[in-house]
Amino acid sequence: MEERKVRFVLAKLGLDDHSRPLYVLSQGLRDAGMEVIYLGMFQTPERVVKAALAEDADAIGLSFHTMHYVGWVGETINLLKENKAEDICLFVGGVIPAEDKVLLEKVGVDEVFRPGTSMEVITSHIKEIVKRKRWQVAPKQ
Ligand code: B12
Repeated sequence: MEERKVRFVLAKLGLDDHSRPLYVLSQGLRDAGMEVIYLGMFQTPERVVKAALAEDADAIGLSFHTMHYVGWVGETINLLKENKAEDICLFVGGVIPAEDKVLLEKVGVDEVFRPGTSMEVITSHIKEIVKRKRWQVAPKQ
């Protein structure tokens, strides 16, 4: 049977102009069999959450290479809660210090991927978390 595809909304918020990581990720996620709904740069939390709901996405991925991620991620989490869409997984990556990875994962981000993480680790963790949290598939023993 063909494996169900993860539907993944990918975006950057605010004025962060680092487009290259988005291109690399978009290709890597597609190569791993996911459907990428590519919103690109200069997005807002409202637009991202609206797109995820409209597209019945399994996950949102936000990439940050500027300093303002804590507020942006907080707003995104609040909007997911307001829309009763907390089962949509939320992933964050980019230039995030180790202590903020811990903080963001504490407030509701499913996983933060820092520079140097291989695409294999990123895609396998995303698939595992989506299966468990969104599709509620129990892990194989
Ligand atoms: C290339 C680059 C640029 C290019 C961007 C070209 C482009 N079109 O993208 C240019 C020259 C334009 C640029 C500009 C600037 N840059 Co710059 N740039 C970089 C650089 C060297 C590489 C970034 C990159 O492409 N990495 C390749 C990608 C594939 O790797 P990655 O980002 O590490 O992502 C990995 C993981 O984090 C993860 N990941 C990332 N995002 C996501 C998202 C999800 C959902 C998931 C699952 C995973 C994930 O996956 C990747 C694979 O492991 C970094 C330094 C560095 N070595 O990281 C600085 C850096 C990001 N830039 C920096 C800065 C300060 C700037 C400028 C402000 C400089 C200036 N004063 O003008 C401007 C910003 C302009 C703006 N408005 O945004 C700082 C940011 C510091 C910070 N966070 O506070 C860095 C860290 C350099 C530094 N050491 O100071 N930059």
